[in-house]
Amino acid sequence: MNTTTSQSLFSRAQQSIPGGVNSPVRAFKSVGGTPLFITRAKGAYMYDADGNEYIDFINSWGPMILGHAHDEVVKAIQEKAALSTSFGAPTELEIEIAELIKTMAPNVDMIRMVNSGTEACMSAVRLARGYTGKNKIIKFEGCYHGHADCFLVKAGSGVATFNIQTVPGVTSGVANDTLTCAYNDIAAVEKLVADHKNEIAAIIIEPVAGNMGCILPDPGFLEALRSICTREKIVLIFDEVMTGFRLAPGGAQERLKIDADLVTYGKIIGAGMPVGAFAGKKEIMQHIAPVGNVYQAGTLSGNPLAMIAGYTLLSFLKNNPSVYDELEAKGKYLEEGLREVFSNKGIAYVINRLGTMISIHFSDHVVKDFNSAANADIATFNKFFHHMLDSGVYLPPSAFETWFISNAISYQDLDRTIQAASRF
Ligand code: HOZ
Repeated sequence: MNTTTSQSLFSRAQQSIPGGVNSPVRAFKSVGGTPLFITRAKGAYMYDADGNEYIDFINSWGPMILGHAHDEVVKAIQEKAALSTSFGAPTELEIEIAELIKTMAPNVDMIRMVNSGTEACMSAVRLARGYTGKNKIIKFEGCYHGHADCFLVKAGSGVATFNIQTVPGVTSGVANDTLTCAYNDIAAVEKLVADHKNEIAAIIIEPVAGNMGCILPDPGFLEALRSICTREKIVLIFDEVMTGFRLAPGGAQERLKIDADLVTYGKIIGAGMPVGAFAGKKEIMQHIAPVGNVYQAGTLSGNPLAMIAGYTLLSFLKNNPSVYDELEAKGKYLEEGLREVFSNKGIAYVINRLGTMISIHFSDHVVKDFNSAANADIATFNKFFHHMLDSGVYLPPSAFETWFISNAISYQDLDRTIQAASRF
């Protein structure tokens, strides 16, 4: 595959952009090789600067659930852009998308739009602290909630990919207020809660983790977290940046039947435009300014282009619930195909999947937390990544990320993906 244009763009990018990229995982640093520079994408396919075509399993890290450049979304953005790209003043569309989300997501009385998943999680934690009057939070090793200081402790995604133990610039004061324990270890959560009685404002979790590969909650784990939070008056925050509107119209809350107190969303709320949101019960949300004193603001929050893109996508999902059955069937088909391939090869592997979040760890042990993910054979994953890329299949360039399936991916695309894996 000829990637000479991407190679020369990468050399040029490194002169002006740290590492040549605006987000670290994209640099291919852990898998090796040169990141591909993308020019366009449509449906299931992404095209690089050399004109190569790839079946896309990143899908902008989740939001492209219907595939790229969905006709209705593109048209809606084009029409809205002609009316100006930003006002910094309220619009009726912001009410409409808030009302729409309330009909889809459980436990959402009120929602505040922000500009990214990072902002959403950062604001939700501030709100939980303001609401409870407590300072500490619990997060899980390998979970990633964006790059706000308080989350860069034993974080997943790029922090795990590049094996960064301590992030310079995060003060010890901030880091000390973030307590961590292993995903799926409810005894460790009980111990932290007991050791820090009445100090914990919130427990934040990816209800299905996607930043250490895909990791599923053990049966009963989220239920146990829910009851600890209720018992100890701790705010349970579900980070649904990846799972929201993907695992079900109501995200992981609906799919796994667990109620969160606050929930955060990301780019899917803007169909891939720069958006995030935090939401929850009125009792908590009304502590946000200007009703309460927990301050949070942003000129671009509720941006009209992002709102119309998200409104169009979410309306489509709400009006076409069969999409979720189709997505589920495709996820299952891919999983079964890959299982057959790797079982026949005798390569030790673990596939974790829920719906359209799926990943492979090359491992002979169960992968259920960060340690078991990190102990998998990362070198084999890196080789597999390049083998698939050379075969025209674009997987996330890290073993510590989940793959996302879009409904634009056809069974023929899935067969091509499975056949490519069989040649590994
Ligand atoms: N942290 C993102 C994946 N979990 C990667 C974002 C990006 O590079 O676009």
